[in-house]
Amino acid sequence: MQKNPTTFASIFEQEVYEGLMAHPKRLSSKYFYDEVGDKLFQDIMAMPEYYLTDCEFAILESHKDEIVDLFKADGSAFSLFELGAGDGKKTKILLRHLIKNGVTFDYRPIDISQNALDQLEQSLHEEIPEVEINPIQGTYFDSLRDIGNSNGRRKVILFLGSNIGNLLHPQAVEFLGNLRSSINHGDLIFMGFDQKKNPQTILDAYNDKTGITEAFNKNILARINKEMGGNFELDNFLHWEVYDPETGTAKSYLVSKKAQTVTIESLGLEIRLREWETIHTEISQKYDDAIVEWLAKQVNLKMVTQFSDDRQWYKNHVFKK
Ligand code: AVI
Repeated sequence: MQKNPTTFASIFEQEVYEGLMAHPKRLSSKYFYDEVGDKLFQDIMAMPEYYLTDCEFAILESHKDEIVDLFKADGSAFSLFELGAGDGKKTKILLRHLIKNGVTFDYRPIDISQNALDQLEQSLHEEIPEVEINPIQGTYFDSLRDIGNSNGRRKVILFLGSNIGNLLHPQAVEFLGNLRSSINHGDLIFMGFDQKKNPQTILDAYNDKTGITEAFNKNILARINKEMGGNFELDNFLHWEVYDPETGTAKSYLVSKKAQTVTIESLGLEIRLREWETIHTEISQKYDDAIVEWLAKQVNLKMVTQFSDDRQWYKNHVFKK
């Protein structure tokens, strides 16, 4: 029997239902992240193939003086929001440097995962106790409301890790447009963009031989099993990555190795998958200056400056209203 769509217990349930009923099938990568997924993503960031983290780390480390000067602006107190803060490892470079320079700010990390926020709060208390932290649990979209409704302080918004790349261009434009509406003149947006590069380097980053990315991709099936009474056999799916060097879009799939039927109890759903049928799970967009300029123009954001690593594999752009 099929589910009455008005009775979903959560947006997660609704999106799983809609995605698995669609042709072709899809599931959203925002649901990779639970306690297991957070840990897997931390393992990904530590992999030698996943160059993004090291590049951004190097940018923040080598340009921290200029970045802190930018954030400090006229010296007035500000709130430092971070969308999708995760473990905050890279952000701690900036937090330490802000504290060292006597800058007045509070840190407002936003993450979908309460577990990630709890760990971040604890590690900050231990490592940089001077930082005033006000965590906010929610999606990027919820967070815009929090940013818009915040006190009268100046705002600096961090969106690191090329997290914007997990949105398709139309979604990214919508998101950036909303982000623009939730800030004031004088506020800054500091955003990471992974760059187009040798396609093999990109494929390797999303298809490590140790299988960490595979486990990360499959964690969405594991979550459906755990949280919705699903019976996906994870070994019956192949992790598959493709990269289009023309558009700069990397896409992740789960490919059904055989014809199979899966049931998801709490959705009252029985899904048939054909042999080699795909479930699209994630996009990781890669950028060049032209794409970033196009995005900024679409939403009328002004480009302030940019920072890059030695190989130009990754860039942090700064925008203002
Ligand atoms: C969080 N996000 C920017 C990562 C990315 O690169 O798209 C997630 C990820 N997926 C596979 N590896 C890492």
